[in-house]
Amino acid sequence: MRIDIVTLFPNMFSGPFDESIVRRARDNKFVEIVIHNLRDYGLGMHRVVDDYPYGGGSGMVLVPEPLFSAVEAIKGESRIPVILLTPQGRLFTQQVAEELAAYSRFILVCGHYEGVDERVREYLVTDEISIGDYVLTGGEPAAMVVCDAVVRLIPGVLGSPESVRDDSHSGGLLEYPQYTRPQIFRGWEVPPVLLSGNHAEIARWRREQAVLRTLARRPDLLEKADL
Ligand code: 6GU
Repeated sequence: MRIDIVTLFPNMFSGPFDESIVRRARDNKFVEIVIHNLRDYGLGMHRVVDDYPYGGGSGMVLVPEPLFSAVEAIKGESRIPVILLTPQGRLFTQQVAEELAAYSRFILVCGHYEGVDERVREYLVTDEISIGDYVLTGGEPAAMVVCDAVVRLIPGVLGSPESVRDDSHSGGLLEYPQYTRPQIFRGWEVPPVLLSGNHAEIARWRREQAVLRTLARRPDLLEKADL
């Protein structure tokens, strides 16, 4: 898989993509993540990327030309998804992550300031994604969230296929409680069923815990879950 990211702040991405599982996925060539500086496509000597909104109002708006130039240079003749990160987009969920994980290539465009010229939405991007109902200063943290959630779904990136299958949200439920050693910590014991060696009983208990936990914390998810 290849993910291209268009941003005004390329340095924000060093760190999150250079550690842990995403790092290993890049090192092992499961994914190539290429960061493009929108400023390189800015207009004129000053590499202008933003301007005042027509009609007045506060803040600046990203002008269309640099965004069109950047995305067109990246995609060439290929027809690949071009996704704008914006609080106005459709909500990012595990299902959307699975959808993106099926593509061999896509482009993430980080929105900024008060927004982007509407013609970018209409004629350049093919999709718009938001990571939640709150406002970030820019699309960069959202792009990192999307990349992380998608990269871990690429077959081979995680140790075992079970770790993806058992994730919170993968079956529409939150994950069951996990325990590891010691068997008794400060007097608090691991549920005996997990030590029983009875795999059918353990599976039943975990399923029940997942349902109870989802009911307590996220009853909205239960309505959509396939039980
Ligand atoms: Cl994708 N961008 C911004 N600026 N704020 C957000 C967001 C994206 N998703 C949630 N809030």
